[in-house]
Amino acid sequence: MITVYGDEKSGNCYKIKLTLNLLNINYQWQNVDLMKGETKTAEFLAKSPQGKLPIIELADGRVLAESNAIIGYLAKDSMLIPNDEFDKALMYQWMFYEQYTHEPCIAVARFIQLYQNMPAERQSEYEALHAKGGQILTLLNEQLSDKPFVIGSQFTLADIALYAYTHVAHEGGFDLIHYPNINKWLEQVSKQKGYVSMFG
Ligand SMILES: N[C@@H](CCC(=O)N[C@@H](CS)C(=O)NCC(=O)O)C(=O)O
Repeated sequence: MITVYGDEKSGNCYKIKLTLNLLNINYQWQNVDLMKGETKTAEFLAKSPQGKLPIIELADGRVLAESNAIIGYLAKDSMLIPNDEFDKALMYQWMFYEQYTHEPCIAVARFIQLYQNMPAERQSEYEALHAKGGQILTLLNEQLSDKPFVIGSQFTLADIALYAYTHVAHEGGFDLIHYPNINKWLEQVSKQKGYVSMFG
């Protein structure tokens, strides 16, 4: 059986839980509290030298890190990955965008607010992230103006990757009321068969 090492409040970890549930794959969840330094113990570092969550461990002991690589592995041969090569590349385009642009902004603002309770020394960084976050959410809102899912009519890993931190963006101080297409899309994602909430 697959073991997921994750923190329940983390969007990157939630991507794994959501993908496993959508695909009805059996797994066990091992909670790792990153705020208590549990990602930096010798035992955890032996599995994950980067000291980061999430990771999965397969029944044969192999370990995989990086949330989007993990969901790509879990979803192999499923409808969550388009057959058409161009659509598949579009899916990757948005997954890389999520990791390089969206997550470092939306998730970090949320980390400062939710995990760290707004320390004074991160206030100016938080404000800068908010200025950038507005642009990122506007771009996603525009992308969703004429299609139900991120790359078109098919629900793919790009939706899962972007959903993870967008649906909890309010916990980082972003008001999603300004983004009606995003709201419609969030609702569509939550209606997918096998959907599970972050703490579900
Ligand atoms: N690009 C990585 C990001 C991994 C990451 O930053 N994980 C955070 C939790 S969301 C973590 O483990 N932080 C602990 C630390 O940096 O000590 C992914 O998508 O999995």
